[in-house]
Amino acid sequence: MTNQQPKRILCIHDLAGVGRSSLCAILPALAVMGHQPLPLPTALLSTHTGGLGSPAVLNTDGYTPRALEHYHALGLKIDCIYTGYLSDEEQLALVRRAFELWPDALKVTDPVMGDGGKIYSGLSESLCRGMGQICALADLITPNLTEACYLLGRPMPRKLEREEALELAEELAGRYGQVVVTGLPMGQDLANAGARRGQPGFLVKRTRLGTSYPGTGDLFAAVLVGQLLRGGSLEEAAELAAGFVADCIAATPETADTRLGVWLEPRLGLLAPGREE
Ligand code: PXL
Repeated sequence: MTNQQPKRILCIHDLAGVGRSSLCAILPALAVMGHQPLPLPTALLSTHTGGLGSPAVLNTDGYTPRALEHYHALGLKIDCIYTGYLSDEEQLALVRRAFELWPDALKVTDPVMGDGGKIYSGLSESLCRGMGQICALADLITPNLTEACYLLGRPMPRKLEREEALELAEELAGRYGQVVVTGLPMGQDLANAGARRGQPGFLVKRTRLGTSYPGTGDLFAAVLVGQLLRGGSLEEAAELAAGFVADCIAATPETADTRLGVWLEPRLGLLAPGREE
C-alpha cells in the first residue's frame, strides 16, 4: 500500500481562498493519501459563495482549455478525472474535453449545484441541466440530497427511511452507473447511500451533529476518490470518507465560525497511507 505509485488526479474544481471548500480541501486530502492531485481551477474566488458576502471572482476560461491541451501534449498519464463546481457553461465543454482526452481515466463527477434544497447563487438552470449530462458521462457521481433530487426531478424529502435512501441510490445508479449520495437525514443520523448499477445499495451512517459546514461534501468526495484509487471498494471508501468528515466536524470548536469550514488541517495525517483503519 505505502509503496504504491502515486495516482495522478486531474481536479477540475474552483479555488476559493477562504472557507475550506473545493480545491482548498481536496488538494491536501488527496496528497496526504499518497496521490498526486493536478489542479485545474475553474475559477478563482476570494471565498466560497455560502454566506461570506460577494466574493471577488476571476474566471479562468481563458486559461483552463490551454492548460488541458498542454497536459495532454506532455503525455501525462491521468488516472482519474474528478470534477466539481463549475461556474459557467464553457466549463461543461472543458470537462467533456478532459473526458475525451483521457478516456481510460476513472471519471468522477461531484455535481456541485446546491444544498439544503436550494441551488447555489449564480448557477443557471442551463448549467445545472448540463451538469446532469456530465453526470451521464462519469463512472461515479457523488451528489448530496439536493443534487440527487434535482437529477431525478423529485421534490426534496425532509427525512428518509432506510428503504427510501437505498431506493434513491439504486435509482441513480441505474441511470448513472455508480453513486454515493451524501447528507441524507435519517432520524438521529446523517447517512450516505451508495450503489452500483444492478446491485443492492448500502448505507453508511454517522450521528448527526446539528451544524453544517461548507466544503464537507468536497472533503467527503476527495477522500472517497482517494480511497478508491488505493484499491478500496465503494463501500470501504464511503466509510473512510464519512468517518473522516465526522471526525473533522467533531474537532471543530462549537464557537468557530461555521462559514470558515471544518478544522481539517490537524486531522489530515489520519489519512496518510497505513493510517486509514
Ligand atoms: O463546497 C461546494 C462549493 C464549491 N465551490 C464554491 C462554492 C461551494 C459551496 O458554496 O461556493 C465556489
